[in-house]
Amino acid sequence: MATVAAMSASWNSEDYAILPGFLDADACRHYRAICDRIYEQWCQAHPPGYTTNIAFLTDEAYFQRDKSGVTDLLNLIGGRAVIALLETLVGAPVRFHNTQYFTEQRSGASPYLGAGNWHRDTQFEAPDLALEQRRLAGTQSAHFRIAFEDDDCLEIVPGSAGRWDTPEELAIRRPPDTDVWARTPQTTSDTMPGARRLALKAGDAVIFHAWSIHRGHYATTPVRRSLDVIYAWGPIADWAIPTPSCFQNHGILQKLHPDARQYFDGFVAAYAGHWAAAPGT
Ligand SMILES: O=C(O)CCC(=O)C(=O)O
Repeated sequence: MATVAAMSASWNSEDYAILPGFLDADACRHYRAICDRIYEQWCQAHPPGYTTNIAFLTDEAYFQRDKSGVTDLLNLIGGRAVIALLETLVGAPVRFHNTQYFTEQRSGASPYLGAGNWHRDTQFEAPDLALEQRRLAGTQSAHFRIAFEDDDCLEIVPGSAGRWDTPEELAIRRPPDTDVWARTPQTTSDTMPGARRLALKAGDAVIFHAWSIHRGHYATTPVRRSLDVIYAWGPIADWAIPTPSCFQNHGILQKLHPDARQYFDGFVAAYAGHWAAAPGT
């Protein structure tokens, strides 16, 4: 296990830190089975090649028959082990934001095969560069990712989260007519100066800053199964209010471990006003 000092040094200088062996093989199997059950339900409703990952794993629709999966998942992502580690690294209380599950592509005909679009998560729905720069300066977010299988799909520009792009980076990341959601299948595979591809072994975790310049690589093999949880800290980003998903269901919250329960009670309190002001978010 990497020391906290080593992880902090990596996070502070490179905007990511790898935690080797974060989960053992049994835990990987357990959480993978939960995420796979969600993914199977999602696949029944969506054609192969529809996207590069699924989100909103905490949606109640996935747990109609068996709620133990969501309880275990929330105990992991809101439990003290993960939250204390993240808060030590980022130096502030972290708020839950959303979940994603990255899988291999289901079809060789998927339009997403190959290298994805370079992006920062600040660019989502921000066609205006000045707006994106304000987000970069005023808000903070990170992905905490656990690989249930070996995963070397993430590529990142270390140290790019706390600064704006160089002209060369900007020309690659935001060419004319950029899809700010970075969802359009990639048409180029430009090499980004200084980029590094991260290799996770099954059971490893990585935290990386969501504002860093990064992209994924997509293929039908090998099998990819990585849970990605997004957290935020500092001021609330009004352009990215998380959905309530299952968090207004007291039956689910009551079943959590006390530390996860307290954590998600805090999450609900942080966003209740936003949800009330915009019902249906
Ligand atoms: O690992 C990947 O496939 C890319 C992840 C990514 O771009 C993101 O979560 O914003």
